[in-house]
Amino acid sequence: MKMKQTTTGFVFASIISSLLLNIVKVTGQHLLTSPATNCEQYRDHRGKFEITGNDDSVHCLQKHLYQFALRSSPNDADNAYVDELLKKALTRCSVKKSKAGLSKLSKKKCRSRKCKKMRYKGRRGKRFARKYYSNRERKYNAEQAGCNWERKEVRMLSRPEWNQFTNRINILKRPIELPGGGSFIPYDVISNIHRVKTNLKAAHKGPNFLGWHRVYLLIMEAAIGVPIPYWDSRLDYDMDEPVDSVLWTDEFFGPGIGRVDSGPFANWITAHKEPLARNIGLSGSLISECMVERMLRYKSHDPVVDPTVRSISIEGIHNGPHRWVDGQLSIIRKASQDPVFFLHHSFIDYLWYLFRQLMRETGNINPATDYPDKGPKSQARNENMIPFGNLRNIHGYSDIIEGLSRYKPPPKCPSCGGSDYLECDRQINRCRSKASRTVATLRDIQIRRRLAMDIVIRGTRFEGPVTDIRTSGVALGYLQLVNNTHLVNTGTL
Ligand SMILES: [Cu+2]
Repeated sequence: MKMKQTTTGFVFASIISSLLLNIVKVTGQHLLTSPATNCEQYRDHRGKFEITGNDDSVHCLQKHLYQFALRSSPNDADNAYVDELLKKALTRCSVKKSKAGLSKLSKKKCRSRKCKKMRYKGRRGKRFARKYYSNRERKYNAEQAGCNWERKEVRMLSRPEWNQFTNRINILKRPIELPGGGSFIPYDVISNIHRVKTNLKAAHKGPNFLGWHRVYLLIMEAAIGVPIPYWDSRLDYDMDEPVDSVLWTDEFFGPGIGRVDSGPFANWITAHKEPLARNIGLSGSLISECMVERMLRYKSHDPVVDPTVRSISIEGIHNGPHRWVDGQLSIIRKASQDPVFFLHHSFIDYLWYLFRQLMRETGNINPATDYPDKGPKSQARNENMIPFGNLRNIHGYSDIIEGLSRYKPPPKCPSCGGSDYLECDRQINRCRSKASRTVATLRDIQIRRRLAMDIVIRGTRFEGPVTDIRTSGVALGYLQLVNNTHLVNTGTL
């Protein structure tokens, strides 16, 4: 009898608790299940923390890795944390193999729906590998079956994909309290890598620029658990007035002129304790189709890698949008404080990927070994890739690191990927960005520009040999404002 009572009591209690849980789900997911108290559920069967479909797991992984870093290197926890992210990045696609070459999972008897789904994915991955890759590459890529990440042009993402990306970036920007006291902001720790003088020297104006930034993107992806979309700025360059692009609205990057006070990165304060700000379209240049074509004509790294006598280097092209966006993005040691940095570099990495494909196909040169011997000493091929653990600079050029990322090609006419934010320019048969629908008055824009200039922000800017006649200097920028009605995000105006 007593037993029966206890059982009834238990059943009753579980009904009540499940009801309560449902109420929590309806009224606000984080009321009882705050990530700080519930991180244990994101350990996988090996006891490691993993990022799952739940955004809270992003917070939990950073907290766990930072605590681990603090224990192993109390005096240099920031770098040790980044090292842990790097390890995750480099192993993110590895799937354990059985002797037959199939994943262990697919050899088990599949009864559950989850198992069947995973098995299907594995097979599809193998078919994919067979179709698109050479024998030499196939072995490596077949192992990537568990990794279906694909970087897409930001305007080709579905809304849930874009929201997930920005949510996760914002989770990194929240301070995480540590049990022993103190706190850290994962985004700032990651962005600070692109602030330290020795790191910057090892990453710019030389052959290591490409590999270093490739690894840096992978580190950010390891932290957020989703691919970084790319910003193909050719789609904006082809607009009559690129500052009108839909990207500079709350649907994408937030305001392009002045303080970023709305949109997904609203009111961010950077690691330099400054408000995030931009002042688009006053100098520099977005990337044009012509620049890309000129660069892709070369069949080895040497002519397109700094220092180079030719005016077109990948790094030179890349400097243009940094200057065009202005604000933190135009200052070398502050650039990564604006999340647009990662989308811009994702595109630069795509261009490099294209370049390497052409090297293999038409130049018959192996891009993994074609490392130019020039530039600063810290960028020599066998030097350590500062500050990335045991990696050497030459590793940045390897096929293995390249194979960790895949790209969905940019949108093409006439459908432009079916994106609501793109249209086909039939005269040149290329897609371009749509303009924002909201209209700001000339005065609004001038106020915002003025505010942006007050905020901005000292530091060495990216060098800008490439300019666009539409944006050659501040004066012309204002002249344009006088002559045109601009369509820009009105934000809080
Ligand atoms: Cu950089």
